[in-house]
Amino acid sequence: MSAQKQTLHKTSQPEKKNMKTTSLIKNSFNKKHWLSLAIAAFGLPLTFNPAVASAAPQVFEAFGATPADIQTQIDAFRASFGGQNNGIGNGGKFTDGRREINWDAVPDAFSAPNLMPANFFNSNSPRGAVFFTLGTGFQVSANSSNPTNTPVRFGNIHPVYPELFSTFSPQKLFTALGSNITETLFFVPGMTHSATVKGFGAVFTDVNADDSTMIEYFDVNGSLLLAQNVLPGSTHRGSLSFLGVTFETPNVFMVRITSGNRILKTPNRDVVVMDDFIYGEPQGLR
Ligand SMILES: [Ca+2]
Repeated sequence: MSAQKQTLHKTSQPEKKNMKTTSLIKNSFNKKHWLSLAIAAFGLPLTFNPAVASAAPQVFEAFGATPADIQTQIDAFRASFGGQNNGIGNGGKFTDGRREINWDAVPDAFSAPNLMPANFFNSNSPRGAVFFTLGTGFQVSANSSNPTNTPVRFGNIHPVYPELFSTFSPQKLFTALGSNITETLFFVPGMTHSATVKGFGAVFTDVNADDSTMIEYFDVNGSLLLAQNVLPGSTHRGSLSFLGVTFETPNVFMVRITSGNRILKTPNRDVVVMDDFIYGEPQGLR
């Protein structure tokens, strides 16, 4: 347990910390434009009840050189949902608990060098998450043993990447291709019924800068609930970082992840990929 930073606090602090970031986002993005990327692709009706004012969210964050360094905060984040890991399928059956995606059982046919379908985790393995990107698609990294002898940890994209990236859950990692943006929309697992979640967290590897990687949380009206930077790792290569935020009520309609400040192509600073996604049980919108 080295340079671990464990924090669990109310949002008065993170809000202050991210005031600059939030302001930059508002100034530099046409929020409606990119929000419509995910919304338009699914033809989602935006006629839901207006979200109620949110109470202070809880922020769980940690970084370190090994999985043990972020384990405590990840377990605390899991516990914040109550219940259990609701696994695969059974959409609409749970009011508490969480879903998890560790990418590790994604078959070779949908792993590097192949693409992973954006709806894999609501179709092939229904857990209520569908991904969107401004890039060319999504990829899960290869296992050490695979039919095409593809290198692990995105060594198929650049030979140095297996040294830059490490895993929280061996062996597979996840990235968008041609973009550092991944949006996630939630559904009642296995169904086309839109849903919201109480919180969302992700593991990142090789975050080097304190402002290269962030998660933004949006409600059903497209309003930004919180933008939070991911803490950089403690080592130059192979570090792990975790950020998870739990809200008082399940009003997170979409999360937008910025993973690093470069697309995954060359070893430039600051390339970042993702491991485990953990989020509250998707609750169908009424
Ligand atoms: Ca994994």
